[in-house]
Amino acid sequence: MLQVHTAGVFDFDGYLSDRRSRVEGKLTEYLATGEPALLWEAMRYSALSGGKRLRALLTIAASEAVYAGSELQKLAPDLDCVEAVMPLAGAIEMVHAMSLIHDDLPCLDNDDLRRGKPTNHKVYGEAMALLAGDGLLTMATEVLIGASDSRIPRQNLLDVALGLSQAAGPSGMVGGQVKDMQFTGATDSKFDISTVESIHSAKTGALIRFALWSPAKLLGAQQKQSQALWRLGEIIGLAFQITDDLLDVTGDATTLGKTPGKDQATQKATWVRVFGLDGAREKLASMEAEGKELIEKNLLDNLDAPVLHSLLKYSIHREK
Ligand code: GRG
Repeated sequence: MLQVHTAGVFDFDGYLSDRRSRVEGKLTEYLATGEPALLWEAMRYSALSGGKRLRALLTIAASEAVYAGSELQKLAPDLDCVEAVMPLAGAIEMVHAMSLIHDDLPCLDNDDLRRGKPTNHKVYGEAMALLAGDGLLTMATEVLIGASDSRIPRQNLLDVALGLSQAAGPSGMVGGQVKDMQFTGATDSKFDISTVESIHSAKTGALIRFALWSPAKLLGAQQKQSQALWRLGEIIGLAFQITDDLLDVTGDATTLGKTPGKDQATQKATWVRVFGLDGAREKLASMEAEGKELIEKNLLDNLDAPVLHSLLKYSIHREK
C-alpha cells in the first residue's frame, strides 16, 4: 500500500494529492461518455468540477485502516484495497455532486456559484440541472454494483447499496433537506439544539457517516472497527457542518467558491445561530478531542501515517 512520506514524516498533502487524483481519474472514467451528450456533459460539469473530495478521501482512508485482518484480505490477499473501494468512493461523490446541484436550484437555495463556477442550472438551465442530478444519483448505484470487484462478497455489496439509499433518502439527506426548509426563517424560539443537530445529522452527516462506515462493511472488517468508524462518522459529520456554518459567517466568496452569508440572510437553523461563533468553536474543539481519542483507542491509524486523524483535523480547520 502506497503511504506518502517525505524524509520519514507522514506527508498529508502528498497523501491528499495522490488519493484525490485517483478519485478524479476514476470519476472521469465512470462518466466518460453517454447519450444524450448534453445530459452527460451537465453531469460531468458538476461531478468533475473539483471540490475537496472529502467523502471519497474518508472512504479510502477507512478502507486502508481496516483492510488488514478483514474478510476480503483473507479471500483476496493480493487485492489493492484503495482500488477495491473506488466504485464506492465514486458513487458517494456522485450522490454528493447530485445533492449540490439540487441544493443550488432556485426552488431550494437558489445559488449562482459553486466550487468557484456558475451553478449547474446557470449553465444548463433548471430542467437539465434537475435531470443531471437524477442521472448522477442513479449512476451512483450503477457504478457501485456494476464496477465493484467480483471478489467482494455479494452480501457485503448489498448491505452497502442499502446503506447508500438510506443515507441519500428520506431518513438521510432528503429528509434533512426537508427539515432544513421547514426551519429556515423560523424564529429562535421555534427550534433548539436538538432540532439543529437532527437537521445536520441527516442533511450532511448521513453521507459522511456512510463514507466512513461503508468501506468497513464492503471489505468485511471486524465489527468493533465498523462501530468505531460509524461513531467517527457522526463526529466528523457534525463537526464538518458546524465548520461550514462558521465559514458561512467568516469566509469570503473567492476562497469558499460559493456565496457566504446565506445562512444569516435566509435565517437558517445553524449551530452558530444557537451558540454564536465562540460556542461553535468550543464545540468543534471538544469534537476534535473526542474524534482523536476514538481513533487512538481503536487503532484506526498507523503511528507513522495518521491519515484519519489528519482528515478529522482537516474537516474542522479547513478554510473552504
Ligand atoms: C441525495 C436524493 C438526494 C437528494 C438531495 C438537496 C438535498 C437532497 C440535500 C442537500 C444536501 C446538502 C447540499 C448538504 C450540505 C452539505 C455540505 C456542507 C456541502 C458542502 O460540501 P463540501 O464542502 O463541498 O465537501 P465540495 O465542493 O468540497 O465537495
